[in-house]
Amino acid sequence: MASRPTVVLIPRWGSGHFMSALEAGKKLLATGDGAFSLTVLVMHAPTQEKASEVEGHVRREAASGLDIRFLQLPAVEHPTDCVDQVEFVFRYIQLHAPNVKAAIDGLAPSSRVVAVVVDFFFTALFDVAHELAVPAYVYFTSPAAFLALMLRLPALREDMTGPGFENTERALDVPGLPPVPPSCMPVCLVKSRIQNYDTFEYHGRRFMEARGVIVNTTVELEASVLAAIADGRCVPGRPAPALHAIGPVIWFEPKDGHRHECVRWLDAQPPASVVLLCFGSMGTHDAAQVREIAAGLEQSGHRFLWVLRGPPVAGTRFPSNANLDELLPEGFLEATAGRGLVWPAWAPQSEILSHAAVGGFVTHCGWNSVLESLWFGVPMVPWPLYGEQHLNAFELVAGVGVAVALEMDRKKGFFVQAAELERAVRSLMDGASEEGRKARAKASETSAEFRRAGGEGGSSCAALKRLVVEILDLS
Ligand code: UPG
Repeated sequence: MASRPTVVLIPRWGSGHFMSALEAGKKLLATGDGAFSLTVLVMHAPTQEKASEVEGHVRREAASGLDIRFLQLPAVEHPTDCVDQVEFVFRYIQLHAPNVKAAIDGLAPSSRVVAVVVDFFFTALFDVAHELAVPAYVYFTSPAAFLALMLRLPALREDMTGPGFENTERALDVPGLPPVPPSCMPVCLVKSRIQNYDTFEYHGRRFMEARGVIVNTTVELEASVLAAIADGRCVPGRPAPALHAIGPVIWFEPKDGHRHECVRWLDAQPPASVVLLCFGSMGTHDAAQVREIAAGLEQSGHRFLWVLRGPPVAGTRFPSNANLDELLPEGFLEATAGRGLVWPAWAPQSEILSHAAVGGFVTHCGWNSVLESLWFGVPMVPWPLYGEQHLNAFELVAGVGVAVALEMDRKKGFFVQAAELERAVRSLMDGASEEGRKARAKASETSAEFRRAGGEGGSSCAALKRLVVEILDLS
């Protein structure tokens, strides 16, 4: 019997990465139309919370009836003495390499592996793919702008990690973007985090070895950055990696049948009147910043839905459910009753963004949140926190034009004053504001573009078809 082709996907734990990669895998599967199956190698997430999250996803997806096989990789020791999470992930992945090789070896002879697709933090696994002579692809869950920056890190090392970077105002050159002020560079990559810089630079170099980089974006959204990468402007003198812009890849959490309290509250609000504030799976603010947000929202006079989480659960980076009595200033809930809802726990973000009452989104700029917002044509106020989010925020305001800028005090841990939040919310939500009107029109245009890109004849649909042909031709 002829051995059946399969594409091996190795996603990272955490919904933002895991479900994005899986949805991308499903798009490949659908485009391949039975030409190959999908095999997902599932790593043990390093924390119990993330492990349960992944287990839930796998259980649900395994029951979907699609041609997807989930293989659990054996657990490995946790590396110790890591300076931070970036180093931990890097070393943790290296420890998985022998198990990944054994798992892929074990697929033969019933399945012929035609491609291996790895999360962008997992480039160390290219060695396994090379050893097995299987084409390796990267799945990039962040914008192409961050990909451009990662490719560019060797050239920017002196600028970003040299003395004085923290105080300089000299803009940096990320090809395809307007000049980027230092305050908009990812905080994880500045001088004080030299080890992170080394790790991201390592991944950036290894992307050049990939058969292709599959990016969760569209050619319409990030045209100039994608062109800059493709033209070789990020790494002069080296052939640029092949890019496949197949986005937007968005995972919509299945509804569980009951109408969430946030959604029921929105049902009673006028169209496009509510600003949503939500800061992702790990975003929290300290007590002083929470008070400032409350004051800004109260002064803005606008309707709001604020997903407010408590401090991280001990020993984790994940927020607890907020104790509103402790966190919110006295009298705030009474003063904003009827026009504001503060939700203290995980909220159904994409369902909220799809609601007609939502007219704006103050977001931490995690790329999945950004794509969800644009899918529903909702303009944003970026409030970046960690990871690559500061760069995403810059691109949304200065590059794409779907967001109204928020001034953050870089010297004070990116603190935002109440008056500044009030100004940005008014600017986003007031029909009379030129800035807000432009962002809204561009977000609505992007929403239409997104829907076209994924449809028959659209750019992302065409990119997927080309990718599938390439994978099958290579095999
Ligand atoms: N979400 C909810 N309810 C909440 C909070 C979040 O449904 O109360 C969902 C949200 O809809 C989105 C996901 O959780 O689907 C969050 O994803 P994302 O917006 O990408 O944020 P992070 O989880 O912080 O994502 C990580 C990085 C981010 C990066 C992203 C993709 O922190 O910087 O852009 O991965 O690489």
